[in-house]
Amino acid sequence: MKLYYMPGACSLAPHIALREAGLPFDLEKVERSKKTESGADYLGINSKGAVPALGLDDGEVLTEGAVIQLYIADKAPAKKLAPAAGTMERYRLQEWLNYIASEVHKGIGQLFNPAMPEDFKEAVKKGLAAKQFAHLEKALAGRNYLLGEFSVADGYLFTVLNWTGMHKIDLSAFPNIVAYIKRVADRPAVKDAMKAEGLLKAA
Ligand SMILES: N[C@@H](CCC(=O)N[C@@H](CS)C(=O)NCC(=O)O)C(=O)O
Repeated sequence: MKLYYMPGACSLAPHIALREAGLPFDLEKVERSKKTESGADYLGINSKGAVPALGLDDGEVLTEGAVIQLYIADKAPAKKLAPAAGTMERYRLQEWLNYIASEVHKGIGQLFNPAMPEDFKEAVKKGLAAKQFAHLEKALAGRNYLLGEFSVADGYLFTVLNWTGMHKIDLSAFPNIVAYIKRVADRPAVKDAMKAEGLLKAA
């Protein structure tokens, strides 16, 4: 498998999942120009232009981070990164993946838009605190991970919450979220993924 990624982007989530799963994979960086580091035209690989994309061994290309993460989890069932298909717990995981993708990822992600005026950015940040962060803070009370045990949803939520630092979003009113970010960041697979993307210095 080959994961197409941009350092620190949402593609970090499937990258973490691949390392948590212990599956063999290659990484290929996508440049802003939409050329990959080996010179391929990324739009020919994923016409949507966004990362992540996962090139499979049979030549298929899977896109959409939440789906890629489920695919990876299902390739390594012994690692229990996702509950078994058909169980209520699996729907709970999908509920979280959908929430992270549509509410948290796209909520914080819009702050990367350089055309967004500063006052609108402030309004977006206030809205995130009032709704999404308040919800996450409650959901994480008394639990280490979203489903209790670590799942691919945690790699995804960590990845997008990690952007709060870049956007100078103050999380001090959300101690459960702050502790959760640190807990996920301390996982060896997460550290390895971040080092491989140049986000953390190798020891
Ligand atoms: N719906 C996609 C969105 C992925 C996405 O937003 N990717 C961003 C990085 S976090 C990206 O590649 N943006 C550049 C672009 O779309 O050209 C998914 O969930 O995987």
